[in-house]
Amino acid sequence: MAASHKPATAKSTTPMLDRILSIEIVRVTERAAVAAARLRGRGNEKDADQAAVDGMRRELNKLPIEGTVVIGEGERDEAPMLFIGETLGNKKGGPKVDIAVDPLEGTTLCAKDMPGAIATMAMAAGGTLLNAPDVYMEKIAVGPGYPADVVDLDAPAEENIRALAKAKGVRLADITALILDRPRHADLVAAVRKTGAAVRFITDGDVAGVIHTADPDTTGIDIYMGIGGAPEGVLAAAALACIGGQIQGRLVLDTEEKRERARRMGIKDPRKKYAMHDMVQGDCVFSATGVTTGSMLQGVRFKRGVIETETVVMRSATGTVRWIRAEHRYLDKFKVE
Ligand code: VTB
Repeated sequence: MAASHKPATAKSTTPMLDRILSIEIVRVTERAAVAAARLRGRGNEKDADQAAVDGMRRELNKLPIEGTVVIGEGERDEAPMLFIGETLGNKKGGPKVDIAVDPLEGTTLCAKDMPGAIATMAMAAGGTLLNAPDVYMEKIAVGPGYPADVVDLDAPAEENIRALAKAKGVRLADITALILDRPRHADLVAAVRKTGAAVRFITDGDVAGVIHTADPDTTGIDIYMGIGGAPEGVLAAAALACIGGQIQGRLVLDTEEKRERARRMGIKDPRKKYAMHDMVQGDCVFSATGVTTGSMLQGVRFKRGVIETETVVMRSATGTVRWIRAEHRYLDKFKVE
């Protein structure tokens, strides 16, 4: 798997902090996942999300950092917790860390107890993660092993599929694109199918969707295309920065109100095409814990006296990917309050 192996720069956390955070981050997503999983299948997206937010925030506040949420639950006026700009961690004057969270990615999947809900987040040195409003993002992503810019967000879908098939050395019919099942993607889906390639739909969960492109031999997914959430785009970029691959994104700022929100976050060019390293400018750590069982992660299992979780945690400095199956026995910590 590709890794950047870059030395620490002014914009890096120290290598030791980075190593510590790459384990601590697991506790954060585990805690959020267990809290949300207690509300699986209850038909209540809001409560499940709130539980994940509370759990994530509590664990984040134990970390020896001065963290700032750059991708969060929303902007300050609409999200009481984990809002963009909220500071977290227990060390004032400690290392400055950017935090991107999606405490419950796939709230509907969780509320309906359907496959693929995860708790996910990324951390990086302060000022290195894209600070984006909660709007849509056009995205395109492929896994590692292709020439740079093999696909391009601005090229027609047909061209991208052809370029990818050629680079992979397979027939067009052997390519599968993953796309969110939304009416807005009707033209995109038709264009992909016209080439002879296949489309696999997901109802939600495009962070995991993008990650699927990194291992096409297992997932069967070669490319992710379409419009999803911008926060999910930045989180997916963090994951690909660790495991290799390419992603491009552009914020959908189609109203003056959205452009103004973006401006307030420092976005000068509303049409900017972001490459992976524009969204994640240095080293990062990424973690995701399964809430409901999906094709990437096992969901939380509540057993007698034990709660089991499965987490994937990645670190871009080394490209290490760890799969952590945990058995939690100190159940008081996870009790419902
Ligand atoms: C995606 C997906 C999320 O939102 O980003 C999607 O990854 C985009 O928004 O899990 P729409 O649902 O409005 O199309 C989610 O489905 C969840 O909010």
